[in-house]
Amino acid sequence: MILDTETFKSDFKRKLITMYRQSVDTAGDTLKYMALGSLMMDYMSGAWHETETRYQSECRKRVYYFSLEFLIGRLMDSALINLGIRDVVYEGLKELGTDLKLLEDIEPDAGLGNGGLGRLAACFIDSMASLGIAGTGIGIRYRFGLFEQQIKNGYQIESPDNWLKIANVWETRRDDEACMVKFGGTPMLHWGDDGRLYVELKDYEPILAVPYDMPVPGFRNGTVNTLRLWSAETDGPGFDFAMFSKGDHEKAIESTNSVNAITNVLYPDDSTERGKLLRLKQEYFFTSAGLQSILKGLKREGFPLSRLHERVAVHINDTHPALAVPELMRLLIDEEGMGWDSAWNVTVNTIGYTNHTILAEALEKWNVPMFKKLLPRIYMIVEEINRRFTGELSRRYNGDWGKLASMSIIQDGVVKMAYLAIVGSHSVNGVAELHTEILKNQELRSFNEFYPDRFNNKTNGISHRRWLMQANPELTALINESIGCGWQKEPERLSELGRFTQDGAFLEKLRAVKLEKKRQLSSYIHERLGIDVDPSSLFDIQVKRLHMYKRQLLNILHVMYLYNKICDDPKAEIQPRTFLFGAKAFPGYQLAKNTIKLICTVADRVNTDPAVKGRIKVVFIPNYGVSIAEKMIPAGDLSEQISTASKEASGTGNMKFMMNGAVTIATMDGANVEIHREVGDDNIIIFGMSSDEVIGYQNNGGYSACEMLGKDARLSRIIGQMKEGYFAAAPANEFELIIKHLTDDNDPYFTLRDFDSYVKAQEKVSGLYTDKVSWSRMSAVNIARSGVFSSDNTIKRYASEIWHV
Ligand code: 26V
Repeated sequence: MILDTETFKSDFKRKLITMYRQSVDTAGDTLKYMALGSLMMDYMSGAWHETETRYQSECRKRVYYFSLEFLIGRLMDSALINLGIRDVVYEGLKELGTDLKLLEDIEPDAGLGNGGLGRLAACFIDSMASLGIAGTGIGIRYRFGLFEQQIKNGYQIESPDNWLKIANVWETRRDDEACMVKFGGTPMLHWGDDGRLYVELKDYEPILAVPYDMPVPGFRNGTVNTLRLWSAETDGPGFDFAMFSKGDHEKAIESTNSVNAITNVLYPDDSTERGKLLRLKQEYFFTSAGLQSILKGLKREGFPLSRLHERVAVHINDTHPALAVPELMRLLIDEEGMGWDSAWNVTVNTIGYTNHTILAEALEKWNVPMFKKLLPRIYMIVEEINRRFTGELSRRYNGDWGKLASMSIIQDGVVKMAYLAIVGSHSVNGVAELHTEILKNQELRSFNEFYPDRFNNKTNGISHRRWLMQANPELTALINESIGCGWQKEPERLSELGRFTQDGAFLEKLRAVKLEKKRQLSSYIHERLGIDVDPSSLFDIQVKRLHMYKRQLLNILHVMYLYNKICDDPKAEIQPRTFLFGAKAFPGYQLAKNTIKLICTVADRVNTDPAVKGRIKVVFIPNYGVSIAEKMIPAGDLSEQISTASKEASGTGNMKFMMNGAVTIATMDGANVEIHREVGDDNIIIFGMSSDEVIGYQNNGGYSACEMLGKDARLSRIIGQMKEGYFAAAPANEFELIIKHLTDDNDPYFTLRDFDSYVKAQEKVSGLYTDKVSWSRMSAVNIARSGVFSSDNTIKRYASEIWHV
């Protein structure tokens, strides 16, 4: 986009007047932020409209990425960068006496996701727009996103994330595109005069689905795609008017609340029946609304739905939108009059599915009675899909009942959503090579045997625009100065940095950039938490959701070990380190919350003990999310990717750190395996059990955590200290849950088992870090090799191999 400072300034001043009747001198920062956002929307509107018109006139095949989560974070900076007007706007505002950074900080962080899966969806829509692919994101406009986390006395306190407290400048409500989603009711079957069976749902509960569209600008390519988020509303007054008139106001309003509840909050706690029901409602709600609007668009164009798969690819991000399979069947059969076989052909060829985890507790299963009651017609269709599928199995395996029973979509009173997704898609992919192999050879082996061409790998990626250009303008400038700007459009060209890895002057500048990012993070920590950290110490960072398989526990056990070492030998030579953590724990996940408490307890002791003399510091940064990640990741020297091998499907934080020049300490898990292959043995520190060993132990036993404890004095000492309340501030039984997990439960994630190997790997890190030049060389190699992990690369593969666009 072409824009000069003067034009911008006059546009901005006019905007403040038309929106708020204020001048630059009278308006506060919030109004200025809103006006700037609205102006950006004006700037994008032409290209947004033009993009849609162009897709239509070119009859382009469209990709719809269905995801229950889009962790998009703030949008102002990325819109400014993608439109190429960041500098002009910065200068213009400066001349008007306003700091762009201050305005950007007013934008709420849209946290409509839990972690990696949701952030991946956000990086993917960014890449689709930047590659000019006609891709639309379909999701839910949650009234409240992922909870906000505060830490009080070491405990996680959750509060609602009211991200819409100031109006969302980026969205446009599309009342014209609203549609109806039907819950409950009774399916009535009757034969029509044409000899066909018709199904009509009677006495259902109608819920109005209203879409809100947000722009997704591509990187300087004139493309603006759409993220469409659906909101649930009542049709009409939304409450029982008769009841209201009779004076029973509260009861009348209650029904409105239950409708709004559908899109009220991200991932309700699904440990209760009510939570589960709400979750299933959310999943059907947005899947149905999304599919209805796709079909409506095609019908408007007069495109024959029997060829839907030629014009549309529907991608389902995990099983959350897996009801797309029976819902598309329902729409094609019940509403469009198609026969089963052609509807099935269209459905399977339209839908692709990505699996994001092998953890059994995360695989979705719905109780049949609940499913049937909420979605009676959809349940009938799932039964029919299963009847036909098990029929095929029976023919192929000569009536082998064991096979049938183990692969059936409906099993032991539950509907297995992963199986439904596999049967109803033409492509099933894992998110890293190792993960895909485990799916094919272990978890989903029989499905891979039955559908050998269906399974494939698509290693995850990250948007280098957000995670490098936006989060780290200092490093971006250094890269531009060294190899030019070509890498911005072709991230693989970061490899051109390879020729600087022996260049002393370049490495020195790289160290200066890292130090600057560490200083910036240190001031943030000082301002927010009142803790002083030393930017020249090694910044060792682990940021991700808190889960036992991710093993934040292993990290903090290592810190406790170092602390003991210092206490035993106050003069011990220890490479100064700052251990930084950021993690939210699922509100009902006590063991994870207990781990946060342990980290904070150790932090208190270590940070206040004068004997430590500042050699080690531990900081838990609260409320980790996209915006805080943008501050922390560029400051990392060491990236902690230490999950139990086989458990982390891919990881994407690993790629973000690598791209910002951190060196990784890792197990051979998820995409770490591919990072290792890219950078080679000398530029990553690998430790711990392999996934084969882990799986072997899981299948055949043979591991005894207590034996391990008995053998390792360092560990038994630490466990003893935890028991006796040594780390102060906490009562003696505070860490009971963790101790039980490690001993009575036999350390299911092999934390104790990998401890020794981890300590040795950390000693290697400390040794390497003392040589600043060779460390920065490793850092440079990591940046240079990170281009393959751009989500542009990933999306190109989805486009050619799955979506055929
Ligand atoms: C969800 C839950 C929810 C209930 C408690 C246990 C539990 C455990 C794991 C999960 C993860 C669900 C799927 C998911 O978010 N997977 C993540 O997807 C990322 C993007 O592909 C990937 O990088 C991460 O490795 C993977 O964990």
